[in-house]
Amino acid sequence: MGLKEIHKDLIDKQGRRKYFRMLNPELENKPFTIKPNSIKKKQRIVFIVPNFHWIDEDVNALWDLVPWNLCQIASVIEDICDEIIIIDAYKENLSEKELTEKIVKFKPDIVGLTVLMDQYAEVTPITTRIIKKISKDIITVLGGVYAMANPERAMKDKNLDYVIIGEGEYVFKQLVGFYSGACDLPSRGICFRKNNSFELENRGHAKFIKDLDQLPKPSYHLIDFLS
Ligand code: B12
Repeated sequence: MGLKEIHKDLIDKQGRRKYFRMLNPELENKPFTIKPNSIKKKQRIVFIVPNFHWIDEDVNALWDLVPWNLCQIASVIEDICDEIIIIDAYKENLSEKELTEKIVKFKPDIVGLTVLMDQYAEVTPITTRIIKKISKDIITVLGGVYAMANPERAMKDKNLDYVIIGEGEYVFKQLVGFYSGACDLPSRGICFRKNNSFELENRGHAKFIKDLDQLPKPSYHLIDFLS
């Protein structure tokens, strides 16, 4: 079967991908900002790369994954947060107990997880269970390709509070701003449960950031990848 035949249901009459139209693509023209004096309580944030070895000992898991996406997101919220750390449970090959100890010690308000692809989906509920066992009050957020490709599937994990759909920089900043008492929830780019019910509210794909040059440089000082 030719490629055109395989793709026929994915492409519209003008030859464009139907999927892209479904994202309702729009450009974000200016950075999302929060006035420091509007913040009522500064948040403590832990970003986590889950330990993929908990689910996959196959050769694919030998890739070195630098969590630069988390450094990138951290860079836009450093000015509005109390403290931010990145725990790379994959690189450090942490046990569930070791990860628990690190989270307990830091006392986060919000934990942001990244899972690059579907291949690692199963590690998410293991990690969110660890977090919610420490405290039900910690807000859990998941971003990355696995989450955005199918947010409803990711949200089947009852210990997950939010999925970020699309580029996370401004969406996460607004989510942190919401829990800091400074603004509303983002109007796009999140999926969550309505009023503690089982019903999901999917606000669709985030706007695409038009000018990436306006983003600050990634917060590489939060990781020590070469050690
Ligand atoms: C670079 C890359 C790799 C690199 C990874 C290097 C690295 N340091 O991460 C390497 C070469 C290792 C790689 C390998 C593979 N890859 Co790859 N890879 C990519 C690629 C091209 C870009 C990923 C990336 O870095 N994007 C840029 C960063 C900044 O974006 P991001 O991580 O998505 O983060 C943004 C948002 O998602 C969100 N976000 C992410 N995390 C979080 C967390 C929080 C808390 C928040 C708020 C937001 C948030 O905000 C971020 C900033 O905007 C994607 C394609 C794509 N367009 O995404 C494929 C892709 C992820 N890979 C894919 C695949 C299949 C693989 C392999 C399995 C291939 C193979 N058969 O071996 C292997 C698996 C390796 C492994 N074991 O992990 C698929 C996954 C498909 C799926 N649905 O799961 C993709 C989508 C390509 C494709 N279209 O098929 N890959």
